[in-house]
Amino acid sequence: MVRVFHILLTSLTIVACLQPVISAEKRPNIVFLLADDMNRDSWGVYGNKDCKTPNIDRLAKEGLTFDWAYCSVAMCAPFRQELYSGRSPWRTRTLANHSKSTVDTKSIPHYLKPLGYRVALAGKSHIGPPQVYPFELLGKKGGHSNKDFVASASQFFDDCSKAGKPFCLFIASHDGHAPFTTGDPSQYNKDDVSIPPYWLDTPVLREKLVQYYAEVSNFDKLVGQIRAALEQRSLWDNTLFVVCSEQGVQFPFAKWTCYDNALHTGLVMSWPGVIKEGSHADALISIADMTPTFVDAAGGELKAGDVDGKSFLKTLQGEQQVLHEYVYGAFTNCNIINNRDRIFPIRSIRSKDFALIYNPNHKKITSNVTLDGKGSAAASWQALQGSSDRADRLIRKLKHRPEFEFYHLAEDPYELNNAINQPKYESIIAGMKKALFEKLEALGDPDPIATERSLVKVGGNKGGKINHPGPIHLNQP
Ligand SMILES: [Ca+2]
Repeated sequence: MVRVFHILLTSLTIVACLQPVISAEKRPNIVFLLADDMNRDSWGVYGNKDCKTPNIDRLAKEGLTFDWAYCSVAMCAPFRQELYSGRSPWRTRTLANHSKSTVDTKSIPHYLKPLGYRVALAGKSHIGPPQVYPFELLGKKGGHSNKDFVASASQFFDDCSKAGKPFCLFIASHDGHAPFTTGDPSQYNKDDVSIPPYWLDTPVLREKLVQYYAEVSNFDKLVGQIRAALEQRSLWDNTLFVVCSEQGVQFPFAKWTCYDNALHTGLVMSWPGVIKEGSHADALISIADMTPTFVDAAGGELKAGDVDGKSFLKTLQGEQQVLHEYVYGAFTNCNIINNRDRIFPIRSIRSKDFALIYNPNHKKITSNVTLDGKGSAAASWQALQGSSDRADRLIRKLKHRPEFEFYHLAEDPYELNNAINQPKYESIIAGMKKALFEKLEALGDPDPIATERSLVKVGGNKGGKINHPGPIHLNQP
């Protein structure tokens, strides 16, 4: 009997040791609201004067605004798989649109569930295969309205509260993604909105911009509604609440490129008692950093090689962190509307000061629905051909890109003046080219044209053949 009791006690001790150090009560909930194809500069907090985003702006006033967060690829499937796995799209083989991760990929449900979390996804998925992303899926299929999200999230919050379980919920809205159908466009007057300098002012662009702003404001409304649902249940104070714009809008020089409007992500977070009110994060952040940060915040520990990103928990706690000297970007035309098999890869390297963009197949043209689609804003630009040098330059840029583009972001934030041939930048350009090519070599992508050919061959969905398969770490020197 004594021996049985001893075994039982030993077993209990082992079980107790396996429990996470942070008690269930202390573990924060995580609620992540993800927009779709939304330029960060469509939000008031990032300087937009026309588009109404009062809930996001309020969150920024009370929380932390990220000034330098970047994704690796400005497309839905690669973005989301980088976010949920913490791994680079080169490693998960998700460089192409509509691609799915390799089966050995692990993701945030694998890391948070053993810590006692319920980990759920509501809305848009665009990830796979299911065993790689084993989220609880909330709501009915196709239920992507704000009303649907509030209903399914509220039920989930109630269930978790009742069971005393911490939770991590991603709410992935379609708002921002073309065609623009949600929200109320009548709140905006197309003649009054200002047109940023990287686009040409045409009636078609104005009409579409107003419809797009209606979707942005509809997403902002959801931010307020989900916040209210947490507050009503007294869950707000122990919740890390995140709002993210995803990648650039489906207009020229944003989605499906490596320009700043494509890869620069709008990111605002609140965590009462931890995040300082009205603060700004100065660190260069990659979307792959998100999963390790959430696991860190939940008291978990990742093994070496689990993720390519780094935790920025200390940034949330108000410390200065330097995580990356550079962030890297990629684009492949494979699987893109109006261009499923034209080879036009793009690669980029960015610091906070400079951007270098590499177009290896520069003698060919690039094209997709944002650059020449019937009825698109870009198609309407053709009427301005010959009207000014600026118009001619932007129209040419739709399809023709030089081998290298270099922009000094403080002087030229809209990336309008390619400074690749300016002697004063010679050494900076040489350093960034070296860093980019070393990184591409390490990522198994030394020849982006060959990579893209392999993606086209398999339709992109299977991730194609990368030249040097194997674990790849974004943080390798
Ligand atoms: Ca998207």
